[in-house]
Amino acid sequence: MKTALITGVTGQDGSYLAELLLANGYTVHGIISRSSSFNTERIDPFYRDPHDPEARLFLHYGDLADGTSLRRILENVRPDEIYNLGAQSHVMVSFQQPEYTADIVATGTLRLLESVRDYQAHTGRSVRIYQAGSSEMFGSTPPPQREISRFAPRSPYGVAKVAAFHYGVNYREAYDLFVACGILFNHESPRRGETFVTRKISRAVGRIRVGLQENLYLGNLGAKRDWGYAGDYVEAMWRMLQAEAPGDYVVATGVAYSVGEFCEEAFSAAGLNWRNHVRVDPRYLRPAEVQHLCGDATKARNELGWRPTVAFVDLVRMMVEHDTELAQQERTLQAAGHKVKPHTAVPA
Ligand code: NAP
Ligand code: F7E
Repeated sequence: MKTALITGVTGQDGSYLAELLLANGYTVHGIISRSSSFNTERIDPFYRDPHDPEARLFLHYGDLADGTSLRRILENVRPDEIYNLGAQSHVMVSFQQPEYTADIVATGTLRLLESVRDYQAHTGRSVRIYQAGSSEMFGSTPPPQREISRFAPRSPYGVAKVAAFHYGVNYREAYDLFVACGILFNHESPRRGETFVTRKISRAVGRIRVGLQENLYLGNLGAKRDWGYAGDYVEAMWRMLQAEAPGDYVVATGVAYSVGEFCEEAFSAAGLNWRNHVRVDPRYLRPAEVQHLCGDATKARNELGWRPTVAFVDLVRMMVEHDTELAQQERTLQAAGHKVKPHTAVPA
């Protein structure tokens, strides 16, 4: 049975990937950051107490900013596969915290690669690494974007992901490390963070539908994204590490929609007209925008046998249904006298 280590296990992708690997018989170790509030909500449903003899998911405090913690965890866990998903992953936040974003996304990847390089050298064991690259690396390069398309990032996040990508390729070439770089286009789910645009929209639709909210404030409605389902995309990550040789792969659906079109689909799924509720607020406009991303995943289809299974309309419906239920629960709590958390406090 294989052992995997996941950085970013508490994130959207980390939670789906952990589930997939557990279902495939792996023992899974996840690195979690210390937080003053609980941040394990996404993995709580399938986490088992470590005293349970059936437990196969184990958590370790560590941080991509802290190379010593990475090295210690590596020595203790002795993984066959590492999935480097940890990141400050919000593009707008990366304009506000560019140094931190670079430290975690770019230098954090370097710290991990250096740890693995030394670990392999002194143990003689080989480790396969998945590096979470992003379509944001293509930035202003026009679609369709594929593996050979030019990187032209438009944000500190995109720049840091390009650096991390090149570190991965460099360690593959220089030290023969098995590093596979996924170049994943946007992927969403009911577990998506609530400040990314799709989830911001589906949460608002649910709340407007049950009368908890009136309007939704967004930025650029014209930006186009190639949105897929996160559950499909973690399968592509796993397939990359089962391949004979490491490579770089675009993972995408090949179809793009605008933010406005996402709104139209989401509101109409709830029987609402989006134009009655969506307002533009310039605070959500980015200093530099990526206008149009649409990926060509031919290589992943041909070499990994990967293809997406959830279409745009079904993804939107899945998110709206989930968030309508959540809003109904919030309304019940409010009716019982509990304070429902306002959604205006987050500036992204
Ligand atoms: P996410 O939901 O934002 O999760 C990010 C994870 O990284 C969280 O577990 C977070 O911990 C952790 N993290 C943050 N700072 C860290 C640090 N200093 N050290 C270690 N871990 C840290 O992101 P996601 O959507 O799952 O994406 C997973 C990866 O794929 C990221 O690298 C992202 O940049 C990349 N990516 C995502 C997409 C997409 O559309 N989702 C597309 C392309 C690439 P907390 O939970 O404690 O915050
Ligand atoms: O924005 C526009 C915004 O923040 C999508 C991350 O997972 O995918 C994600 O990055 C678009 C942009 O995702 C709002 O300007 C309009 O054009 O949901 P997003 P992103 O920036 O594409 C890539 C592949 C990653 O790698 C990243 O980690 O929607 N938009 N109004 C808005 N976006 C947000 N967040 N909030 C708005 O109010």
